[in-house]
Formats: sequence, C-alpha cells, structure tokens
Amino acid sequence: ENLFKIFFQHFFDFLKEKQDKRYMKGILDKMRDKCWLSKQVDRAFFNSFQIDSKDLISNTIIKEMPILFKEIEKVSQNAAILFQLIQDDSLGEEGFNIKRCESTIIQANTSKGLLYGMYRLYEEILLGNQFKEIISIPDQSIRMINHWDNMDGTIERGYAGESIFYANNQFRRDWTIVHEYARLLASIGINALSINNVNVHKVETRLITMDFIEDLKTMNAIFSSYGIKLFLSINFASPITIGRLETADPLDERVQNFWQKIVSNLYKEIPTFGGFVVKADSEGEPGPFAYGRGHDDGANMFAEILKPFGGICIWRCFVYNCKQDWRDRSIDRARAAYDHFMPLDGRFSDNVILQIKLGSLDFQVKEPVSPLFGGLRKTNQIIEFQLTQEYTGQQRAVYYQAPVWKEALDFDTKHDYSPSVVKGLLKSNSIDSKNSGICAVGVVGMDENWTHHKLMQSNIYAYGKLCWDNQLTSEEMANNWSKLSFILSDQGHKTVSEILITSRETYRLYNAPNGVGFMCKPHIHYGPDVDGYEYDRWGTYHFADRNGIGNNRSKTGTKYVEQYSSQRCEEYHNVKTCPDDLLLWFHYVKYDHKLQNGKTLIQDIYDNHFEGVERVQKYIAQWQTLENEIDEESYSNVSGLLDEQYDMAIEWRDQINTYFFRKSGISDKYNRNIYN
Ligand code: GCW
Repeated sequence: ENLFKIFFQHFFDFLKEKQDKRYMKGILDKMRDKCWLSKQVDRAFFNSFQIDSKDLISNTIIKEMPILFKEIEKVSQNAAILFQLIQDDSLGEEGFNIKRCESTIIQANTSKGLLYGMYRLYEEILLGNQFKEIISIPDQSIRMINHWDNMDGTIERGYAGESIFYANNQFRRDWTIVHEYARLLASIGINALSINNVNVHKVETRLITMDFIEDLKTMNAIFSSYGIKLFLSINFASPITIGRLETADPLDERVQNFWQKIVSNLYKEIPTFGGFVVKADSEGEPGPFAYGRGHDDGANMFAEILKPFGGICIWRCFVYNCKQDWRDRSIDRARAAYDHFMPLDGRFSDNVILQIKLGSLDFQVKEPVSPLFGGLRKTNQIIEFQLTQEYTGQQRAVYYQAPVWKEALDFDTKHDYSPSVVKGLLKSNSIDSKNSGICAVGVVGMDENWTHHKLMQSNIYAYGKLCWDNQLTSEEMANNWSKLSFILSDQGHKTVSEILITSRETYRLYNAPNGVGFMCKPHIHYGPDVDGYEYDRWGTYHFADRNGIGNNRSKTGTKYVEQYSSQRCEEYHNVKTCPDDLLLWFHYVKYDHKLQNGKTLIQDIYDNHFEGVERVQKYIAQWQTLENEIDEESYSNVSGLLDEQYDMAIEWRDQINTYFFRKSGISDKYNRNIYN
C-alpha cells in the first residue's frame, strides 16, 4: 500500500573519526561557511533505490541522503533508513513520524513530509539527542518569508549585502545560492516565499509578464523541490502600466480581463505558482481607494481569478495615512489597520489572506499586539514579523527575535471565546485553516554568512522552528542553534545562548523608552534622533514636553484601547495596570509618574539607558571568553560588530538621557554622567 518506498542500507566501520557535531560544518565548511546548513552534497554514499523520478521533492531527498547517512553512521551501528509513504490522516500533508529502533523509519503521507522528517532526524543526530519516536505536525499552515528584494540588486531595509535573486535589473542567476537558500529554508520548515519587494517598482512590475518567465520557472523548480511555494508581489496599477488601460478599478471588466490573462499565462508556465502578495493604498502604493473601492473589492477580484488555479491572494493590512499633519491630534496611526479592516471581517473570499503586522505601528522593539488578532473572526489571517532588523540594529546589533515572536504568539487577547491566544486563533479565526499562518520579512543577502552578523543566523533558524512548533522556547532554540553552528564547550554554548536570549531586552533598554517607539534617524532608521519624526508626516510621535511624554491612546485620548477586548482595554486604559514597558504607547504621563516597578518614569529612563550600555559591554567581555574556542571568522565578525553596537548604545543612552534631562530638569538619583 505504500506509494513508494526507499530503502538504502549502508554498512560501515563504526570506529570512525570523532563525531563532529557542528551542523553540516565538518563536512561542508571548506566549501562555504554560510550557515548551519551549507550547500554541497557528497554523493559518495548514494547508491540506487527506487523513487518517483517525477516527484521533485523525492529527488531532493535522494540528494540529501548521503549527508544524513554520514552523520547517522557516526552514532549508530545500523545506518539503515526507511522512507515510507503511508496513509495516516493524523499526520496531515506535512507531518511525519520518525521511529528509531534497529533501523530508522521516517513515515509521512507525502514526500514533503518525508523531507521534513529527514531534516528533523538530521538535526536530532547532530544535536546528539536520543529518541525512540518523534511525531511532528506543524502548528501553522503557512510558514512564509517575504523578500523585499528589488531587481536592481538592492533590498529595501536589507543589511546583509545585495539580493541573492537579482542584479542589474535581471535575475542574478546564481542558482547555486538559490539552491542553498531553498535548502536552508526547507530544513526549518518554511513552505512559502514571495521573492520581490512589496513596493513594486517599474521593472519588477513586469515580473508577472512573460518577460522573466524562464528565470521564474527555474526559481520555481528549485523552491518546489524543497516544498516551497513561490509568490510574487504585484503592483495594483499594472493594468495601467502594463495593460495600457486608463484604470485599475477592480470592478472594471477590462481590468479583470487584464488580470485574468496575466494569471492564466503564469499558471500555464508554472502550475504550482502560489499567488500574489499585495501592498495596496499604503505608503504611496496604488490601490482600490483611487476608484472609490474597498480592500475587499481589490482582494476579492484577485481571489476569484486565482481560485481556479489554486492560487491565493495575500493582502497586507499595513494601511495608514502617511501624510499626516503632526498638528492634527485627532489622527492616530496606530488605529489605522483595525479601522480599515475590522469592518470588512467576513467579506473576503476563502483564498484571500490578510497579512497583519505583529504590532499596530511598525516593528518597534516593543509594541502591543495588533488588536486585529482576536478582532477578526471570519477572515483568513497571517501574522507578519520582520527578520531583517530595520529598527533594531540593522544586522549590526545582536537582536535575537524569538522572545518578540513568542510574546506575540502567546499573547492572550482575552476575548471571551477559545482559543483566545494568538497562536491558536490564527487558524481558528480563519475561514480556511490552511490559509493562515506566519510570515516574516526576509533577511538574507549576498554576505558570505547570509545575515551579516553571524549570530543573527539564529533568527532564521528560530523563525522556522517556531512557526512549525509554537511550543518551543526561546532558550531551547538559542541553545540548539549554538550547538548546530559551533563546536564549543558547554560553557561556551551557554555564553552564546545567554547573549542571544538577553539581547532583545538589552536593545529595548537603550532604545526609545517604555514603548513610545521610533526616536530613530528618519528614513535610515539607524541610530537615535529623538525628535527626528516629531514634526513629520509619518504619524509616529512621542509628544514629549517639559512635564511628561507619551501617546494618549486611552479612552480619554484616541481611544485606540477600545480596539481590544474589554479585559485588555481596561488593563491598558488604566495607568496602574498598563505594563511599564508599554506605558508610553498608551499614555501620556509626567516624568515623576510612579511606575509599577516603583521607580519614577524619569529614573527608569535613566536606569534603563545606563543598564543597556553596561549589558553590551558585558557581551563584549563574554564574547572574549570564546576567543580560543570559536572559529576565527565568526569570532572576529561578532567582536567587531559588538564594538559597533557598544558605540551605538552609548549614542542612544546619551542622546535619550540628555534629551529628558533637559526637558524635565530632573537629575539622575545616582548622579551618573548625563550631558547637559
Ligand atoms: O516600515 C516600513 C518600512 C518600509 C516598508 C514598509 C512595509 C516595504 O520602512 O521600507 O516598505 O514598512 O512594510 O511595507
């Protein structure tokens, strides 16, 4: 009853060289020290076994197996692995079961499940874990990465080199790197990828035409062989720019015909194509508003056209007025996503997914979770994270994000239905559970180590693992990443993990205080500029004056709090119960306001900013203890960047402390150095 069976047995001499536990490193380091997963495949152990040669993923498994065998034979006398396609509804399309007795059996309903099972087995072996059985089914259906890559090779908010996909307004055609990347993503369970910036410029607008179809087909073949669906970000105004129509009105028949043709041509060439990602009526991108239509009209038009081909339309909720007058206190950007999309709940087709940023502003170090989670109950939804560190150090600071994502996924919206926690309701509040999940803005570039900062590879790893298994802890993922990436003593791994796990809090301490956000240099978003956005059009203000600081989003202010469930609303509305680290997001308070931690706000600001810098200083000392343990390249990469982070943390500390000292006239209780 098996659809196909692969049986391969390799007998070996078990008195082999000392086990090298670095994830792929011992084998592949020489070729390219990119990541815990590297590129080339050693075919030495590959003999023959039956396989469905038309199935791209099973071909991938064949290619990967020799590496797996090499690892297995180091720890087990019997390196036999049986890949078995079975029929077991409980495993779903992507789940797997690994049993280890005399031999190892990986079972799944699909070759994709087998692929995930294979990578999992591989990881367990490299981690040195013993187990008898692992049954694993992903918690989230869609586990996606959105690239903000432009075809000229630049990446919007990218800090790890040029695009791995494009250069000079063409595909770069470095298919080896694309391959490596696909493999890296599959090894952590990513199953969807959009490959161009959501701000779709001139050349990129033509990605949906036949101009680039051969390259797109190659890209698709590579990603499909790793179980990853390909998506394109589209320009809503394409009917005008490409189709030479005078309108892009989604209800206009000519516009619909235009898209119909585009979509059917695409699917003729790439039948497994995933669909579109759309940023519409946002930050200058065109959208349905220009024609008096709603987001539902726009999204549903695409959905209807994509539906016969099994495609989906991912529609972003990052919609707000970016031409606000700072004088006008009646507008609150934080309200915008909810105000626009909540009234449309239940009006989207079942192949439309709303993509909602984690917080209501924009990937700040600390934001409350968007009230659309828990609010929307009849709409497919994806939560959006940001792997690239736009506001959080731009790959030059350590900022391990698992704690940020855990905070969001574990957030209890306190609505009076179940599940009310974000990780559960993504699925249960979607009308088609397979059209729900998580996505994140990508981070990789042409930099030799993928992420510029070696330690920030941990974010990609943790992202994939967490999307698959929402129960994993930040600590577990940090520890495992360290073990898979470096050969170190136990203490060495502890040091790496400790730096990672505390890094988000460290960054928060020396950044904009207590959830107020921004205060960064306009446009580049790196380094402090307290008033940089204060009199600008972007709606990201802190309203500091001589008495106090903060946004009044309570019931007496913009009423943003009312977008939450009544319990959350009361909690955030009341200054006594509003969490300290979100206080200035929700309230304007005086500098001598007493926080829940017993300190005054101003003293807390000073303390945090001094502590933030001290923590970075400690990282430098901690990292130095690894000098003789860690490979030289990683060592110097991280130590150089820690020095830079230290300088930047000092800049943040001094600008923020001085700013508030000057505004408030209140001195630091401990008389530390604050410039006046
Ligand atoms: O935060 C903003 C970024 C823009 C980005 C936008 C978005 C792609 O500064 O660069 O545009 O978010 O999410 O669309």
